[in-house]
Amino acid sequence: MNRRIYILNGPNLNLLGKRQPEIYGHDTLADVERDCAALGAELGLETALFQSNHEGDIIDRIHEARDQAAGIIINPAAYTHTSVAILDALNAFDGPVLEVHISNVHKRESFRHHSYVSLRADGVIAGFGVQGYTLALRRMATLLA
Ligand code: CA2
Repeated sequence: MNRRIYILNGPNLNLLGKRQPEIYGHDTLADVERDCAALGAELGLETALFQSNHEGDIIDRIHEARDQAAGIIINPAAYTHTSVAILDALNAFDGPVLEVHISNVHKRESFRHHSYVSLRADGVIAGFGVQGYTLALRRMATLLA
């Protein structure tokens, strides 16, 4: 069975660790990639992390995941709150989908309280910092066991 997990990241997350550390912390996306790869090796999961500032690129990766990945961990960033297209793409993926937010979106502006992606997600983590990604990976291992 395919044990590859796609970890998809939306717009501006390439700036992680480089701006607004008071909200998003000091770790970079490269740190997240390294931590997830190391934990994945322990859990018997292969991780592949992608980031794009373009909605269509993220949708293309979700389509690719249909035959390349067993599960998706996604932080859609601002597209969380706007993108029916990403929701539709996720609805065409059969495996587990876990939604991650670094910040606690419920403690922030009201426009961040609604997520289209949550209509598909099998679980949501928010406000655990970048640790949310590895927590989601552990949950993914349980869901795929
Ligand atoms: O908390 C999260 O993970 C978010 O998905 C992050 C998004 C935001 O629009 C969501 O409401 C919640 C923003 C990502 C921008 O990331 C940056 C990181 C560092 C510096 C600037 C932006």
